[in-house]
Amino acid sequence: MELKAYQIINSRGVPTLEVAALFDNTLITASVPQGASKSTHEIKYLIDKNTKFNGLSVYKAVFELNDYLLPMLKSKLGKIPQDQFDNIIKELSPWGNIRLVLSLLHLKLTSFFSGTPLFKTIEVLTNTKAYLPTPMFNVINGGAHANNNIQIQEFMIVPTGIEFYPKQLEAGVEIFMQLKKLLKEKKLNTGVGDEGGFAPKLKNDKQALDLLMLAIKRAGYKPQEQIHIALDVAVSIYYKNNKYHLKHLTGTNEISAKNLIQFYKELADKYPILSIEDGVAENDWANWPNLTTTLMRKNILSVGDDLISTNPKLMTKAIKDNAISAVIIKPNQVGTLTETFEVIKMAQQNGITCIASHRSGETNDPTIAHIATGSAVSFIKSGAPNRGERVNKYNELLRIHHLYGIN
Ligand code: 2PG
Ligand code: MG
Repeated sequence: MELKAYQIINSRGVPTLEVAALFDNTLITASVPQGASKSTHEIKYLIDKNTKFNGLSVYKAVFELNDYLLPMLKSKLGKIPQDQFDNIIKELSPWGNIRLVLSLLHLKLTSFFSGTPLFKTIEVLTNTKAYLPTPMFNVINGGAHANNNIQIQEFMIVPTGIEFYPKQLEAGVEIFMQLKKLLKEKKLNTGVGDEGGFAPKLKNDKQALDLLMLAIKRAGYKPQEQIHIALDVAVSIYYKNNKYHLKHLTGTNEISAKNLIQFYKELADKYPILSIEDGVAENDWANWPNLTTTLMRKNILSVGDDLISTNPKLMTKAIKDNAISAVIIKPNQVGTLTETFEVIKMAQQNGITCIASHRSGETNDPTIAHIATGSAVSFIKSGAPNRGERVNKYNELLRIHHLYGIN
């Protein structure tokens, strides 16, 4: 086995890390994604910050891996339990991109050496029963993911009332196609944002919801009964001086958390909303329990992404405070797969719904589809059914379904 680290570029054209294990007839690679709307609680990446690639190259990390970490870890990679391996890399490096690329490679090699598919290896590790997650298709992009005036970052359609994964994917694709037709009809831009969803300029955020409702109906699906809408409001960037600056969404220049929560309540009376992600800011912890209780009364999931950052310590605090009813799972927010699985387990034991997630800057590594399946999480979000790095995850779920009979 030959090991090598090198720099590749992600879906935004930004440098990132990949490592490869090369055998006579097989190549196994692992690479790391990167977010745009990052929380302050996320583990930091080692980035060069010099003149190359606008300061974003990762050559120092490549050097550390090739000259020091990979030779030192070679005999352990894929050969010892995941938690032992992850503890070792936590001792060796403080950096998130280095930890995750090693943790992922270890998992993939464990699966390769044991001759078991990746999701099965995870199923054993997490002691669960694998099943396919329900996809959340992000079909309209705003906020930090698009250069338009929409403030909500992600408008997702979720085929909650459709049973079979291939049929769920079909619904996502058909609604996405209808949405494109509708935008063309209205002379709105059909260019896409970072996650492959459309990114038109609109009158206000509510217009996006109306377009979505129409696209769902025109595609022949029943809102509420078959399709729900999930929103990632990602409001941390709009929170200043204890107020939320969400004019395009709410119609008022600034709004208090209390009134914003009331606003969501009213929105839920008009649209079939399944979940609201990051409905208040990551550093507005005091308002999370109120947000969550209010949404739960309306049967809506209150999803913590930036707030929890897949961190076991923050998850413990959220459980204690009843701060969330669902949680986003992003391995690169915390660094290792062991910590990621720990957060999933804590959620599952406390009745909190898990949503596995890609990042807006992605590679073609499909591991998140295996993590979602193998650790039995309820949902996965991987952007629109559009753009290679997004559909690669949705297609990987199809492969798991067709080749291994997982439903
Ligand atoms: C989010 C993610 C992924 P980013 O906020 O949930 O959709 O975006 O990767 O930019 O943080
Ligand atoms: Mg989010």
